Order: sequence, then structure tokens, then C-alpha cells
Amino acid sequence: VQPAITGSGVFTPPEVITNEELVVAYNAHAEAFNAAHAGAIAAGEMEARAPSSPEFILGASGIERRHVMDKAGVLDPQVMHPILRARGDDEPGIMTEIALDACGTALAQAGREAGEIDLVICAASNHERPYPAIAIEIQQALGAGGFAFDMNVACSSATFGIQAAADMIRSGSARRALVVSPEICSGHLEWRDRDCHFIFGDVCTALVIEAAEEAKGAHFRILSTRCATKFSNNIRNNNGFLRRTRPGHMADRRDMLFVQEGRRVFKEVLPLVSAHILGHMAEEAVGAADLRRLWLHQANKTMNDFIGRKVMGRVPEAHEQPNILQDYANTSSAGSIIAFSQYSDDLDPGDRGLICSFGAGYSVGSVLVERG
Ligand code: CO8
Repeated sequence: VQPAITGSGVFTPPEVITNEELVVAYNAHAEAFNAAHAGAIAAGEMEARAPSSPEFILGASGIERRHVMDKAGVLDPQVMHPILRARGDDEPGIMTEIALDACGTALAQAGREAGEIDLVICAASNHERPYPAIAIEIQQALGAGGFAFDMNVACSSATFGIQAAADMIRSGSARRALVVSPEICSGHLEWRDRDCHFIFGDVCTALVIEAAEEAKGAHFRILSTRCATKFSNNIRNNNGFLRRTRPGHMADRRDMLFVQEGRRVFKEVLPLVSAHILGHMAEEAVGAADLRRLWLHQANKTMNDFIGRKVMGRVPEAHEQPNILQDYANTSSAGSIIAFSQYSDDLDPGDRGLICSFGAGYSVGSVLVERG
């Protein structure tokens, strides 16, 4: 059995925050913080919060704006996080809600009903609860059969999810899968930290994966997948269930949100990813000239430019390595799938491309596909 991607969908939250709006909110927060702690700052006991700027953000990352589930809370200098309606245990959670939207689009593209799905993988970097699995709630809300489970490999969740689904379809344990990545990064970002306040946005992507011979229309055959991991603390989150067992755990909440050593990540991940993609291509006897497109993880434009150059052996044309991060920011595992979903229609049968994620872990996942 040759597995294939037969449908893709992206749910994009309607609310947008531009860099300019973000910086106004952050700078107001920083000014208020500095005023409130003027004494301690003057005495050298505390560091003043320096202002952010739209120019820095665009130059350092390539991000121009991001979509979020709640703009008002994030931009309120007194709040600085999204405010989302609390839901009862008997109503669908917010991750399920956005997953249904993205799955609906993917199913329509594949020409499939939800009842024909027998595997749902919710592959994301933050699940709103540990159990019951979000994927099982999505399975029920859709009316899908079979089985469902959650998995988390941070930014690489979607590509690792594609590998898991493709392997299960090949082995016969599932016939037709949805790999869905609801990423509500805004709930997990420290918007009061200027080093990272601009990095993330919210979105949900979904893919239908089934045997190529069952595809009803245009599709992408999954030729091969390759996943790799290497432990690193440079991107870390300590918000696990054991947190209340740590003495003084409520005093400092900072490490329960997203924390990273951005420069080190940048330097260490680039060679890892370039070597990973080149190794995968060599293994499959695929050369740069055989690839029409790279759909890369969407964290940073300079990072993608570097990887594109290494992989292609020249500066890639914009259409060969499309970025979406200027509009979405980093959406964790969803980034490369948004790029794939928005920039794959124009490929011709037989054209090949490569989806690649990378992120915390570290993890790298690449998927070599061919238009069917
Ligand atoms: N405005 C103005 N100045 C600033 C700002 C700002 N907002 N922020 C920092 N500066 C200053 C710094 O203080 C520093 O000053 P100095 O040189 O005096 O110390 C200077 O600007 C340079 O700062 P950096 O070295 O931090 O800046 P860089 O140019 O290296 O860019 C980036 C920072 C954009 C973070 C860059 O390093 C980068 O993109 N790194 C890789 C990031 C990455 O790929 N991370 C992967 C994370 S994704 C993942 O796997 C986690 C998934 C979990 C999901 C989480 C959901 C929330």
C-alpha cells in the first residue's frame, strides 16, 4: 500500500495582531512595570524592561503579523494573555472546535465523509488537557470510527504524525487517517517577554491520509518519511503535572510557559536540519534538481533561507520555498503544513517536494511526497 495525502485544511483564526499593535501593548506593559518597580530598578536589584520594536521583529524573524484566538486579552497591558471562554466538561473543547473546522475542509478536499475515517491523530505541541485524549473527543465530534490518540513532538508533531499514520495505513491497522494539529500557541507564550513575545500565533491544520489507489482526486503520494530527535534543553517548558511537588513552584511561573535560548537554537538546529534533509534525499536517490518545492517549518525567515540554500545548493526561488510566517508567525507543528496546504495546487503529476519540521526536542521530521 502506498499512503497518500488526499486532502488538507487550515483553520485560520479571524483576529490578527500586527507587529505595530503588539509593540504598543508590550511597551505600555514595560513602562508600567518599570514605573511600578522604579525603586528596585534604581537600586540595581531588578532589571528594567527594555522596549520592543516592529523593526527588530521583522528583521530578526520575518514575521509581520499573527492570527490569534483572542486579540483583546493579549493587547491589554494589564492582562497580556488571551482570555478564552471557560467550557464545561460536556461541551467540545476549544482545540476540538478548531480541529472540526480544519478537518471539514480536508475531508471535503479528499471527497470523504467523517464516517470513513478510522484513525484520528491529534498531533500538537500543547494539548489543553492530558486526558481524555483530544483526538478521541475530535473522533466522537466528527463521527469517525476506529481509534484515536494524541501525540506531542512540539514543532515536529505533524510530520511525526504523518509518519505514524502512513505506517499504520501501510501495515493495515488503519485504512484512512486524519492528522490534525490545533496549535493555540498564544495561550502558552509569555507576551511580557520581549525576546519571544513576537514569535508565535494560532492556527489548526488537518490532513487526510489514505492509500493512493483510493484517492478520489489530486493527491500527494508519501514516498518516504524520516524522523530524528536529539535531546536539548534550549527550548523547554516545565508545566507538567509534577509542578506542585516542587518547593516554591508558584513563585515563578515563567518556566511553565515557553522558554528558549533563541540564538543557540538557531545555531544548533540549522546544521541538524540541513544534514537531515540531505541524508533523507541521498537515501532515496533524490537530488536537488528532482525537488520542485520545500515546505519548511515556519519559525524564522533567515533560518529557512539558510536551509533552502544548503538543500538546493543555490538560492531557491521564492516559489520553490514558500514562507507563510510573515502572516501567521510560528504556529509550531502547523507551519510546514500551512505552507503545503497553500502552495501545492500548482504542482504537476510526478512533481516531488519535501515537507520538513524542526523544533524543541530537538526533533526533525521530513516527508518526501510526489504529486499523483
Ligand atoms: N525588540 C528589540 N530588541 C530586542 C527584542 C525586541 N523584541 N528582543 C530581543 N532584542 C534584543 C536582545 O536583547 C539582544 O540585545 P543584545 O545584543 O544587546 O543582547 C538583541 O536584540 C539580539 O537578540 P537575539 O540574539 O535574541 O536576536 P536574534 O537576532 O538571534 O533573533 C530569534 C531572536 C528570532 C528568537 C532567533 O534567535 C530565532 O529565530 N531562533 C530560533 C527560534 C526557533 O526556531 N525556535 C523554535 C521554537 S519552536 C518549538 O519547537 C517549540 C514549540 C512549542 C510551541 C510553543 C507555543 C508557544
